[in-house]
Amino acid sequence: MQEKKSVLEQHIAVFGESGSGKTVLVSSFYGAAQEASFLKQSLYRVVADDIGQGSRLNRNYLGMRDEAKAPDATRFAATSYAFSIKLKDPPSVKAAKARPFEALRLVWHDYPGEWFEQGVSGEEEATRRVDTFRSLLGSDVALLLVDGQRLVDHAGEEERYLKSLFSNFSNGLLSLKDDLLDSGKPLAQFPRIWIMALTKADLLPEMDAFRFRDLLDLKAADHLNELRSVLAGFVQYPDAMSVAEDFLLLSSAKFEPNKIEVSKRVGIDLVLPVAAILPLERHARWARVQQLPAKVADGIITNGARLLAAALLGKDHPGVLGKVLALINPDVVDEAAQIAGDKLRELNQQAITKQNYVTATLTRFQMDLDRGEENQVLLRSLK
Ligand SMILES: Nc1nc2c(ncn2[C@@H]2O[C@H](COP(=O)(O)OP(=O)(O)OP(=O)(O)O)[C@@H](O)[C@H]2O)c(=O)[nH]1
Ligand SMILES: [Mg+2]
Repeated sequence: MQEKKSVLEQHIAVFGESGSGKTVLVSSFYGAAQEASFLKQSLYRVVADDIGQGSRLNRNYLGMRDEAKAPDATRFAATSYAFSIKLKDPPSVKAAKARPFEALRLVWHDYPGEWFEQGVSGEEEATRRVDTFRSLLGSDVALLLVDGQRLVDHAGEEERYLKSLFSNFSNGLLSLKDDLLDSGKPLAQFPRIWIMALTKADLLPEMDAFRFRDLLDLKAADHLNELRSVLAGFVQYPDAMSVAEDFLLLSSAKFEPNKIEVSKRVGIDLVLPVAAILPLERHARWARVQQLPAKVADGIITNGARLLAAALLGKDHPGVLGKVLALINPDVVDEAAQIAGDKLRELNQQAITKQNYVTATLTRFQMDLDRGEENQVLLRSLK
């Protein structure tokens, strides 16, 4: 009997106010991955689980690329998009059999920020809001969008925008707390990595990830601290959390008066690597630096992070997910998270030669993140 291959699922939660660029972002992410040039050189394909949704996203993308038309607003719509990252079949059957998993499933949850801004109208919407929030609790990573256009509009007095943005988030989260926590008991599963992401970065050509961090520190430090303590109130072991310690610049395209240049993207190619690699890197560090008791450390490492760590190292564990996981201890996660530089490139090369596309893809993701940092599009937590 053939054993069932596993599909590894990672979730990412995207929080952004109306108009901050959520729909354009997901359309640009998906559409670009359907271009012939991407398919040719990539070891994986991005496939929408819902075909109709996939064509809508691609249509949004083509509308921008060919007709300079941005997608319609989807105000108040909380949408989840499920994509499968399907690895190409290696030519050799042996290599195909040895794969630890066949696909990485990325579930992308949009949470409309205006639910935080203006409270909700009526009981039904309140329920929908709680349900939506609950659905994204399985995410390891959350992106909190800061709208570049709003920064431009508030040039010189950015604090006015930033403070209202962060306090809306804090207040919105607090208003959900009673509904989300069962008699006040903090959650084990909750996004622990909250990345500050600047959208429409093309409008701020001087900006880099360091300047973005400095801007937030300078103009909204107190409000960010407030947000940190609110988020800490939701989770068990709140020390194992990074809120506003990672910064990412995003631009889904370069928007000009009669032209939208979708090929001029910034940071979009880091979304997958961030979703796949950051959790395992961060979990390993929390366990190591904070000297969490072994059982706790073990408990906060998600299954996804474990499996990814083993796969990144090229440790082949084909078979049933439960059995595989039992073999992967926190040391493996730690080892995977610390691989860098020449060693990483070597591992990547070896994996390509051996047609181990899982390891090749994950080591490539790790290299993408390193390159993102070199280009100052990404700044990872220094802690
Ligand atoms: N310059 C620039 N403009 C962008 C970018 N992304 C989005 N925009 C602009 O922002 C507008 C709103 O983007 P959407 O993606 O529709 O925003 P949203 O967050 O989905 O908004 P709602 O659907 O109302 O929740 C677009 O119509 C574009 O004009 C970007 O990367 N660069
Ligand atoms: Mg939208």
